[in-house]
Amino acid sequence: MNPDDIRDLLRFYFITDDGVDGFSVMDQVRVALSAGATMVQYRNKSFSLDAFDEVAAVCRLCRSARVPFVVNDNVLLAGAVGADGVHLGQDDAPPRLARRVMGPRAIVGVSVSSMAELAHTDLACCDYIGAGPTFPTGTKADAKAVHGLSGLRDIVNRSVVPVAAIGGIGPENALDCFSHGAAGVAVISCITRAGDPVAAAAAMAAVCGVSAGEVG
Ligand code: 3NM
Repeated sequence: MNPDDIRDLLRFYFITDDGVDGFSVMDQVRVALSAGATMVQYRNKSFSLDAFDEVAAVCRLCRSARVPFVVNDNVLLAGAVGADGVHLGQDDAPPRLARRVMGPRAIVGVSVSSMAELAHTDLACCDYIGAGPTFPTGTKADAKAVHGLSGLRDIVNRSVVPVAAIGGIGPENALDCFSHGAAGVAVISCITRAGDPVAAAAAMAAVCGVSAGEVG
């Protein structure tokens, strides 16, 4: 995909939370899309086939809002629901294989935590990088070492594809990520675990400079 288009999509990138009680994934995505999220990722580390209907429903919701939808880790699930793309960790399927399965127009993203990982990532098959954790996060149990804003800038400067910062980001520090070169910010808990998720999503949209979305 064209890097300028990807940059726009990364701006306010919402990732679903599989660890929050009383706030369904569909409701999380509705809140994020209504605020103006520019891309949505389905993330469920204990995914079982029982969740297939949920993934398909989130995919349809994003389609109705004309917002791209990607699936974390699982290339075959992404293909099965007709997602727009997939996001891969360093230990998931290689980007080249994901590209072959999903096709040339799919969005393929990869997590990168350090310059060493960046050097080993097949960027030719990726559309973007998720660089994290930029700040400490309580949402990802196996998060790697925090790289901070200077680490984010190093990755941005070396990457030939646009970068979304991830990890511990919210309205209070998103602008710092942009000023250190990130095209966008990927967020979970600043919305899903906020006292008022609707207000938190609106605050994110404001700092990202995006306007409210229409959810069918
Ligand atoms: N990936 P929150 S950090 C899913 O470093 C994920 O690659 C990370 O959640 C990485 O916005 C992270 O709640 C969790 O900190 C992001």
